[in-house]
Amino acid sequence: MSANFSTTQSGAPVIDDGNSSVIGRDGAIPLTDHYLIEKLAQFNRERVPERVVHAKGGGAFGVFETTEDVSMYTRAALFQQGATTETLLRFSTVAGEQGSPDTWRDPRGFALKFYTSEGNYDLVGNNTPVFFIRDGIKFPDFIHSQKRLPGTNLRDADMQWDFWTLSPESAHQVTWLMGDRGIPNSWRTMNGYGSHTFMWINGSDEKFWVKYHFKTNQGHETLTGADAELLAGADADYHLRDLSENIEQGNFPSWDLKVQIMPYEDAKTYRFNPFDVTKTWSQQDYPLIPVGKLTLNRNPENYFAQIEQAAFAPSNFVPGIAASPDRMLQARVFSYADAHRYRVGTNHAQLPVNAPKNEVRNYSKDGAARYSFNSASTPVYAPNSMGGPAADPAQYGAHGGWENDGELVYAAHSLHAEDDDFGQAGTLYREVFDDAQRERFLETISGAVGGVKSEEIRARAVQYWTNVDADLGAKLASNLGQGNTPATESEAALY
Ligand code: HDE
Repeated sequence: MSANFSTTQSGAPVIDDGNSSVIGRDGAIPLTDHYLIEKLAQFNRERVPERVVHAKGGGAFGVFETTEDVSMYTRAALFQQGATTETLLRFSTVAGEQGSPDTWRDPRGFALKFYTSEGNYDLVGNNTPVFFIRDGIKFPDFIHSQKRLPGTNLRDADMQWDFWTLSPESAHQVTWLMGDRGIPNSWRTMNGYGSHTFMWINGSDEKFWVKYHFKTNQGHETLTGADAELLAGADADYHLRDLSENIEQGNFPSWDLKVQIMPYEDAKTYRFNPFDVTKTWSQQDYPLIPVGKLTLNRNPENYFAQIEQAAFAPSNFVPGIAASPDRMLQARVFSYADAHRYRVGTNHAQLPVNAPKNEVRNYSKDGAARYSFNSASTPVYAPNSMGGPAADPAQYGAHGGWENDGELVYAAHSLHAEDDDFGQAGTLYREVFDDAQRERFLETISGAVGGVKSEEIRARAVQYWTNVDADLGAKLASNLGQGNTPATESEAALY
């Protein structure tokens, strides 16, 4: 008698794992063969909808240690000196479906869940400090243009470049994407960023604006387009395998968290709109301040349960941390929990990987796959005179917030003194890239734009890169075998 005998989902011993029950060896299968039915029905329901973006990824658990004193900026318990907080970090590509190659040129997701003593804090960033657009209303369109044509279901350079060249705010991120950092050698050898501007609030209710930078301690390593293409064929899971094997071997990757802090009042007059996620803050203006260290030291035991079902939400704030006027961040505050309710379920936050370490106390009840629940003596409504939980504003302290004034309008973020769509992209190309990187960059965009069939979109793409840097645009034009044909009048009006 083996103690390790198989059972049905309801725990009853299974009679036979390898044969259906039949009436006579060649007879019919009776409906009573419920284990056959259970196995096939369970198999049909193994998939949950993949993430509509960032579908391909991997992650690991770890710990964050706050090594510095930043209490003058935030009261958040996890960022008090000496605090250690369990974390989960998921990396991902953006446009590729599950099963797509890890080494495609793409930003990488850097989604971090801190299981803090005050509830979970999710910082759902990327490996890039900026983004393609600055208003969430364009996000579905942007993603549609980067994925697949409705007819053939093929990816399409014309679609990509049509969107990008008609959305000049994308230039900074596209410059970043087409450069070396568009293809990291591994998830361990790239930085992570919160990208948005957030708010920190200290124990005296003073407010600051903050940007997060996770600097890799493994050194920055990237792949050339050629190497990445080879790897895409040889091993679609190249980054996933690298992370898992390194942690397995005890080679724990780590990142140093540093932040840029902007005094609350500075935001009004800073030379760039500090809430525009297509822009960075100069580190001369706001230097990096060390906070602590993030280390990944434990692989998931079950990929589906702990990574596929992991639910990261920018709406998961904790005391001392809040949103900002960045409207992309505000749109994300709605979208992620909505995505989780759809993709994982109403009670996704009760799954062990998503559940907070501290006690949940509220009046939420029922809903599919309800797992934890209040005691029968806890009322199901508030206010109540039965001693049920009640909000205590003192627990949270100052909740953030900023002056909102003016009539309701449909308009872009306000433009500050040096705000334009191409300036920071040009600075990245001219001052951050070295000669070799500029050379590879020109080769990459020549190949990418060279794949565009439409002459009109190609011309707009030459104008787009000319707006980033005139010399770059001229080189691109000659590489595309064109003269320096300036955009036609109607197109020029687009910039
Ligand atoms: Fe996302 N994004 N996003 N995104 N995003 C999702 O959430 C969305 C944006 C990012 O490993 C989705 O669970 C909107 C910026 C990461 O599970 C979805 C907008 C940044 C991940 C969603 C943005 C990100 C996602 C897809 C424009 C970097 C993977 C399924 C306002 C700062 C997280 C899901 C993980 C995933 C919405 C733009 C990063 C659809 C509406 C900017 C790392 O909810």
